Amino acid sequence: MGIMNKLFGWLKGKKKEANVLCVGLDNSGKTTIINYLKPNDAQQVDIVPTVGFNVEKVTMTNLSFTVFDMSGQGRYRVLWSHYYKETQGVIFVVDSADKLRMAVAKDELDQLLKHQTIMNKRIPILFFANMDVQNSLSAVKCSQLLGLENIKEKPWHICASNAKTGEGLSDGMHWLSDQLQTVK
Ligand SMILES: Nc1nc2c(ncn2[C@@H]2O[C@H](COP(=O)(O)OP(=O)(O)O)[C@@H](O)[C@H]2O)c(=O)[nH]1
Ligand SMILES: [Mg+2]
Repeated sequence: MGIMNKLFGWLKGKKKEANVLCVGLDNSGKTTIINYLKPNDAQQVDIVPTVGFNVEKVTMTNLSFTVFDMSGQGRYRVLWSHYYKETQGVIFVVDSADKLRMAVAKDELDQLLKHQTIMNKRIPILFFANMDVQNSLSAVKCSQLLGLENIKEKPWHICASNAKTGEGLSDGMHWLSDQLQTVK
């Protein structure tokens, strides 16, 4: 996979690790996206499902993704701050076909952004308007409904994607990779 090789390439060069948090409502496509990004060659991949609340940790060489479902698990929110502290970048996935829950996704995004640890970091946030299917909302429309123009303190980017075909994923990951390179 070209994009992951590129990521691995610069990470190796810099000999540092990057922790990326992948969040969104349940069923927005997070697991499918991460699976698509996994290299299909011999590269080592560890998946550690964490017991207690729904967290997946996927490690590829020196890139690690922590994936969790937001919403419905509010009682675990206090535990998430542990992941916020380690994070250098966020992937926020919304199901662009799920118009009814777009407002819930916005609430979760707002909670994330106003969390003390996230508020104090200038980390890049990549949005995937996932499930680019017929009748789904455009990336522009999702960005309006999520109020992304209000994010002033962090670089952000939104891409329409289809995690099943991989469409749009490499666009987004290229952007994130470029952003991570400029993070001190
Ligand atoms: N049509 C379509 N289906 C998708 C897409 N991404 C995920 N799915 C499906 O949506 C369901 C939920 O995806 P999953 O990755 O488990 O969501 P998660 O709960 O956010 O991890 C699964 O049945 C996926 O196969 C997409 O881009 N397009
Ligand atoms: Mg999942």
